Amino acid sequence: RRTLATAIAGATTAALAMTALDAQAAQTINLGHTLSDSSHYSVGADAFKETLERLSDGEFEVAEHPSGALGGERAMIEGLQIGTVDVVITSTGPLGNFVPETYVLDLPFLFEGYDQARCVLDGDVGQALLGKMGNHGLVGLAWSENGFRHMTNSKRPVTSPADAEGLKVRTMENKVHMEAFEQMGVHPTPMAFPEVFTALQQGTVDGQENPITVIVATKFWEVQDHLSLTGHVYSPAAVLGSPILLDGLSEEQRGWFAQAAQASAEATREEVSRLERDGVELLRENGMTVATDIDKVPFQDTVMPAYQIYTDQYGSEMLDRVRASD
Ligand code: EAX
Repeated sequence: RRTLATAIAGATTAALAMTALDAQAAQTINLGHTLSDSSHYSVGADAFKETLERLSDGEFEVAEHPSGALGGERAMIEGLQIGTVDVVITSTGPLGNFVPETYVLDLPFLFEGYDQARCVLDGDVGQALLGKMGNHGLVGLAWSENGFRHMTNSKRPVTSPADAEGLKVRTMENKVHMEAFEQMGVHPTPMAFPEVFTALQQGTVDGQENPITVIVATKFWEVQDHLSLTGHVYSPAAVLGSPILLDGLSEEQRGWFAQAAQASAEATREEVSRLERDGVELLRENGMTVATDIDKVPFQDTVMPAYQIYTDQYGSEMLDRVRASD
């Protein structure tokens, strides 16, 4: 026969057990990226969070760490490999150091426009590249987007390769990009993104190159006067997961992550498109001079040797596949 005291004790234990279950129920997923919380990556992070939390019915909870709070892109990718970070939205900048197959995407003037780039990434080539990530301690969840990259600097308007010659320009930690800039006579200075604003401010480098999206999100107008719409390379972004986390999940749970990454990529691409329409005007309003009418042919010609250097080292299979797929 249960006494009142044991009934109360039992109820309390049950309540405590429930609380413990609730506490266990939400597993925090740490998602990192280098850009501000007003950026296109942040729009993607919000979509990832909303989708994963909804599909998992609160089993997972996403904590966004913007602005390089978890380190630069190279450091975050290492974090995925060792399991200290769960999900990262990153450019392909440092990715080739881990997954050399992705270098093909970093070749200058490879894609002519957004439709073509998105189509290749959404097709067989993009899927194959996501699959390759599994061989290098990463899970490729989806191709998202950063945008076509343009040059900015604090010295002079750049409308031809000759204008760019001699400038010290921060590049990503990517040897295909560095090679292309060397061909242009620019001095490439590789650097992690979280250090770039200060380097520009202190004059350690004269310029940098990034899409409109990043120039807007980082308020580079505060430290750069000249923007040239060179569109010299398309910059994809990858939504990557940690195998340490994902390998331990059920197939259903992994499916939620894939869907969340897809939703994230879609939301980000929409925001990129919006900023492609409205961003340049915003940069002008904030004092940047913008060279819009750029003849790309001389730029293309100067960086062409980068293709030979790439195929000498990595062969032409991936490049042929990209070219055949549009
Ligand atoms: O991914 O490092 C860069 O310039 C990237 O474009 C930026 O971190 C966003």
